[in-house]
Amino acid sequence: MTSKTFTLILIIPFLILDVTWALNFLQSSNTYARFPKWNACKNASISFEFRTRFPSALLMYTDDNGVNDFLEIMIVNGSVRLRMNFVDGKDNPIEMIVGQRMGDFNWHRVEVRRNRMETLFYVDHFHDSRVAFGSDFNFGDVSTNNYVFFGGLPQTYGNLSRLSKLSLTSAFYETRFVGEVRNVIYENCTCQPQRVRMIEGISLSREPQEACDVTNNCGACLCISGDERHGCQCQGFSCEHGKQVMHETLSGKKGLNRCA
Ligand SMILES: *[C@@H]1O[C@H](CO)[C@@H](O)[C@H](O)[C@H]1NC(C)=O
Ligand SMILES: *[C@@H]1O[C@H](CO)[C@@H](O)[C@H](O)[C@H]1NC(C)=O
Ligand SMILES: *[C@@H]1O[C@H](CO)[C@@H](O)[C@H](O)[C@H]1NC(C)=O
Ligand SMILES: *[C@@H]1O[C@H](CO)[C@@H](O)[C@H](O)[C@H]1NC(C)=O
Ligand SMILES: [Ca+2]
Repeated sequence: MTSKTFTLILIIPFLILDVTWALNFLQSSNTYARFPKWNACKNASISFEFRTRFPSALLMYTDDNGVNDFLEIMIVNGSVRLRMNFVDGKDNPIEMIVGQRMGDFNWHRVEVRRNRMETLFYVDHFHDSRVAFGSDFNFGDVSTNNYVFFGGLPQTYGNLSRLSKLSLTSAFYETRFVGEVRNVIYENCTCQPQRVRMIEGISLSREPQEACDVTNNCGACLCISGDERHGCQCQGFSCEHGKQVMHETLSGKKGLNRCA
């Protein structure tokens, strides 16, 4: 057997399986994934990667259980749209629309970073920011806030008394996400970003697991899942001089290894 045919025999099973090492959202009907609360304090961040073949869907949603504050991230017409309110009243939510052709089934990385009145929004190498005016820059109260949902909201919100517990009720009716999500990372009001795993969900598959959920040998560093392997990100998240240092974008690259 020539070495060429040997290589083909090794490669073909992977092509046929089209394996995805990520959280896989399978249906558009009632899908949702419930993640732990995010402590969205005035300097917190949340980031994740997704890929999909569809140009519209709810990616992520969380709120303060129907009082004022919410964060909704959607794919709208191929771009990623953020809508967020954290000041008193609901009249002036901030909105940003960033990126294009997000339904191309490539991995895209989304990050929201708070800086008191200012909100920074990153989608791959695109970014934007908005300043909110008003009072009370806290995002609800972490002890009473809602969970973080990816892909959609549970059907229980279809009950009208439950629906009124959403700060942005339209989020319940948005198109559910069909595609994959990986590398959900919170800066949960600390300088140490942490990987976050789903609590429960419907119409999704977490097999095969993303690389960092299988092996994480990054120690104190942050593990970032790639397509087949994982990498360790050891720099870029210290609170140097009381200020946050921006992350390097590692999305889509294979076999990362950035350990210092
Ligand atoms: C983030 O912090 C909040 C409040 O301290 C806590 O309830 C939540 O579980 C934390 N999330 C994670 C993923 O640790
Ligand atoms: C979607 O985007 C395309 C071009 O990017 C534009 O022509 C079209 O009007 C947009 N549709 C909606 C509903 O915004
Ligand atoms: C709606 O939710 C309320 C409060 O949780 C509950 O008492 C009621 O039975 C629910 N109604 C339906 C139709 O599920
Ligand atoms: C955000 O602020 C809190 C307290 O105000 C601090 O403990 C935390 O380290 C800060 N986090 C970042 C990423 O700067
Ligand atoms: Ca608030």
